[in-house]
Parts: sequence; C-alpha cells; structure tokens
Amino acid sequence: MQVKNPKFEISAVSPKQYPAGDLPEIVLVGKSNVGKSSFINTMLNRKNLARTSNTPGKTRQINFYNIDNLFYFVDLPGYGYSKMSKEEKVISGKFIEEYLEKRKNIYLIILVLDIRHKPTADDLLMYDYILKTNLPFIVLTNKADKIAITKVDAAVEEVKKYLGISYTKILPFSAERKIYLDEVWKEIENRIN
Ligand SMILES: Nc1nc2c(ncn2[C@@H]2O[C@H](COP(=O)(O)OP(=O)(O)O)[C@@H](O)[C@H]2O)c(=O)[nH]1
Ligand SMILES: [Mg+2]
Repeated sequence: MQVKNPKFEISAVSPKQYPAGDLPEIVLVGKSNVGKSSFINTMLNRKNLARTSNTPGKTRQINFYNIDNLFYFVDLPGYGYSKMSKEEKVISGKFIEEYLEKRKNIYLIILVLDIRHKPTADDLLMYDYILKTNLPFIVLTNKADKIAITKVDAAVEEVKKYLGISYTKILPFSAERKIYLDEVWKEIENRIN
C-alpha cells in the first residue's frame, strides 16, 4: 500500500472524542515499550508521526492516526509498565476496555509482543481478553532485530506455544530495522478492502 498523507488526528481521553464517521480502525495493543508507536512510524515510513519513548506511556490517551482517509491506526495506552502505579495500571486497563467494548468499527487488532521474551502475565490476560471480544486479530512479535535472523522462526514458534494457539496469524516484525512489513500490510489490506 502506498500511503500518501498520514495525519495525527486526536489524542482522545474520552469516547466522545473518538473520530466521527465509520472508517475502519486498525488497533495496536501491547505493553508499554514493546514498540506500538514505532510500528506505526515504520509502517508509514515517518520518523516521528507517532511519539515513541523509553518512559511510561500516557495512560489516558488513545491516539488516532488518519491514513489517507482510508483507515485509522489507533494507538492504545500500553499496559503493564513496571514503573506504573497500581492506579495507573487500572486506569490504562479501563481506557483499553472502554475502547474495545464500545467501538463498532474495529477491523483488526494487532497485539504486539516482544520476540525475545515469553508473554508476560499481562500479555496473556490481554490475549484472553481479545479472544473474548471475537474481533479479528493478529499477533506481531516485534524487535526481531534483537535476535539472529536464523533464530526468528523458532522464536515465533516459541511465543506461539506460550499462547497455546495454532490458528492465529503470528508474524515477526522489526520496527527498528523496518523488516517484515509486507506481510502485515497484506493483513491490513485484506481487512479494509
Ligand atoms: N531494537 C528495537 N527497538 C525497538 C523496536 N521497536 C521499538 N523499539 C524501541 O523500543 C522503545 C519503545 O518503543 P515505542 O514505540 O515507544 O513503544 P510503545 O510504548 O509500545 O509505543 C523505543 O526506544 C524504540 O526505539 C524494534 O523493532 N527493535
Ligand atoms: Mg507508544
């Protein structure tokens, strides 16, 4: 897909601020720091459209990026950041659930995991939650540049084993090295077309 003019549209702190209309939404879900914002930048070939950081994400914001008026990338608050207070964890969870429960135009959820680690307890909770929503989803194992290229397939299989699934699409990704983008674009295009 040739993206021409992606735009940041809004940081919503309440459902009233979600964009009007019914464009398809492709939603990024994952723990803080796993690379959700980097994923958006890499897919769009922009350096800083989505803000990335090494510090805890904003727990109350849902960022909407309008992609050529064809669809939105939706960057949900990260969960499970070790330095978040208990209260912040509850708040980010509430924002994630509110969006996933109420929004009618979710075309695909992209759950982002770290290819180097087994899914955390929070990842597994999120995964179960996504299964219960019955929404279409894929799993990305990001930061594939951190392991040898010859070990990527096995690492993906390992994560798959922890999730206990055989039918879900699970793909490697590297926002850093900008590799494995084509497969993900294919998934997105299949959903929105
Ligand atoms: N090595 C490597 N680092 C990455 C990758 N994706 C993201 N990062 C880094 O991980 C940190 C968190 O990324 P960010 O996109 O802000 O994560 P978010 O909290 O999920 O939005 C940043 O320092 C990124 O540069 C990747 O594929 N490989
Ligand atoms: Mg982010």
